[in-house]
Amino acid sequence: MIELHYWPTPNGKKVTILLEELGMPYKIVPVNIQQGAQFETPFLKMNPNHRMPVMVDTEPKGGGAPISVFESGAIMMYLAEKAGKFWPQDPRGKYEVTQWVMWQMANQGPKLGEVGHFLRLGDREGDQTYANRRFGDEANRLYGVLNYRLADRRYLAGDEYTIADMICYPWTVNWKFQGQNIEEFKHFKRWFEELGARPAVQKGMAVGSDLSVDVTKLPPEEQARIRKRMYNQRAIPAPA
Ligand SMILES: N[C@@H](CCC(=O)N[C@@H](CS)C(=O)NCC(=O)O)C(=O)O
Repeated sequence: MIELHYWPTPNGKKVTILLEELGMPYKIVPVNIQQGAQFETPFLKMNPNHRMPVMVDTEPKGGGAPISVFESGAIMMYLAEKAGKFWPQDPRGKYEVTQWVMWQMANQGPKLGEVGHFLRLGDREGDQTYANRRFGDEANRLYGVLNYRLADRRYLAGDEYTIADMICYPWTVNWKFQGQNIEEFKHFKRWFEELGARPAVQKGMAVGSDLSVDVTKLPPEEQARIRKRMYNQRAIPAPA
């Protein structure tokens, strides 16, 4: 069985999309990141980077002890490899996909994460005009990268739908909030609409929607507590 330590955010939903596409049975273990579950010792043992998602495969190929993997890109590679789907293994096909998985993890996810951070922050920490312009431009550049790539192929890695597409999609559903105009990116828009119409993508995106809380509806003191937990993180002391 696949156990997915999860909270309904774009990095979690990449994995639920893949699991739904594969039809692979899985169990969700909620990690309430707003309440600090990512800092609890059992979770840190799986991921010292205190971020979800984490996947545990209790029945790995070849048997033996469960395998635990953190970082959504690594999780997707693990699952696709296990199922033998959505990640071709010939060198050409494999690296067409792998480079986009790496691109997502190193560029699209972190930069769009910062876009959301500064937009949600507002002016609570002073004027953020420069940060908003810097990350807004980066977001625009990254949508441009997807658009350029998709100008002459159906999917990011070519003719085949792969984990490269699944890993990029959840970060794009908030293009409007991220200050982008989808009409500027017609090839991206075609891909975005095609993926959004896939039943497995819709199911994966909806996983855990009953778990999430609209922070802006909480009392101000609770909002401030959550912000402190999420925004002011420093090194965690290592065990002696
Ligand atoms: N590169 C990591 C990023 C994971 C990540 O940033 N997860 C966020 C939610 S989207 C999280 O767990 N945040 C908890 C926190 O900020 O304390 C991955 O792709 O798995």
